[in-house]
Amino acid sequence: MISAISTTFIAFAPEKRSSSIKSFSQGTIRMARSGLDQISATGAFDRSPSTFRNFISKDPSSTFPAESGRYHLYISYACPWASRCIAYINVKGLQKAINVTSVQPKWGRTKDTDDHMGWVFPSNTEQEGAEPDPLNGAKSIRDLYELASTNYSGKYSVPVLWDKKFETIVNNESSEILRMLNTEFNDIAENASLDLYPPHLQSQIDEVNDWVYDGINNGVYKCGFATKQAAYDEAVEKLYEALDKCEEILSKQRYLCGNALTEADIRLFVTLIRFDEVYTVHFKCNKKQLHEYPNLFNYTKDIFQIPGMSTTVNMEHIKRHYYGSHPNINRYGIIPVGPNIDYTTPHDRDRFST
Ligand SMILES: N[C@@H](CCC(=O)N[C@@H](CS)C(=O)NCC(=O)O)C(=O)O
Repeated sequence: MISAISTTFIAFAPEKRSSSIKSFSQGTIRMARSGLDQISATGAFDRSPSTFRNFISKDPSSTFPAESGRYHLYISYACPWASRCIAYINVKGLQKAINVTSVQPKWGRTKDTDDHMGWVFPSNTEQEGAEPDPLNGAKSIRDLYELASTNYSGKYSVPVLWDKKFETIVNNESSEILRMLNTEFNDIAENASLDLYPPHLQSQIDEVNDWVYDGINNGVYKCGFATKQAAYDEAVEKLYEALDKCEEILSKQRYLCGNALTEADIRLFVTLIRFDEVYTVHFKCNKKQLHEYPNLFNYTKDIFQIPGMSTTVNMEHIKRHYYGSHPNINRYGIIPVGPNIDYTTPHDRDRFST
């Protein structure tokens, strides 16, 4: 069965594909076995592209048709890219159709035979938020990639959208998983009418996503993983330019693309919610903290308070992962005490009409 499914591999930056996500050309894969390997000669963090790029479709005759109970989402609550997928499952009302399993927050040895460090499942349910793999009995996310492909040699990243029928990975690129969850499951979604990528806003959302991804979502990683001062300086300048631009936009309207929530907001939110607790310290994004931006801070609270969003944020997992899994930038794995910001307190975003 599995051999009948061809896996689509790609060789270009996934985030540049937002407007034509259904057609991908074949190519070679850049090798990076972990996020920590993705450093260029200039000391800059250079994220390698995701590799499994198939699509679930509402068309029942497609290879991967949208069906309740057929797909499983493997995530880490720590990971912003995976968290945006859980956010979609919750706001679209797909919790009954697609089950979710989270790994342990802190990276561990994925095999006894080498020293690769990555996402591992716990052996029991004692750790809140993480559970053993209920489908494949995998010990690690790496095991899932090896089940899906015999010659895989890229990163073992989350999210992983798994097909139980063909026992393979459908897609491991969150920006594409969001698009599928938005439209393809609408026959079974409890909140099918919510369209986070409506046709009239698509080009605007794509445009915002581009600079938000580059400057902020990926930008914080470029700050944190830079190994040369110039690479850090460039990334941090771009990050704060993009944050200032968001602050300006959000001083005039409730959300990034107007007064209705869109994909662009969910994508920005997952980075903002990690900003003061992690990125300020761990990734050296300390020119200004999020709570110093009145509009961005209130906007983050606003989105956190949307039904279904707060349960996508597990700050314990977030802090334990970042501070504990990157010994190259936090050698002793010490987790800083604060600032423990409460995002449930009132915000002022109701001042804009929706
Ligand atoms: N472009 C991917 C990126 C996913 C990604 O980088 N996930 C990180 C966690 S935040 C990961 O799993 N890294 C594994 C590793 O670096 O070994 C997506 O958006 O789905």
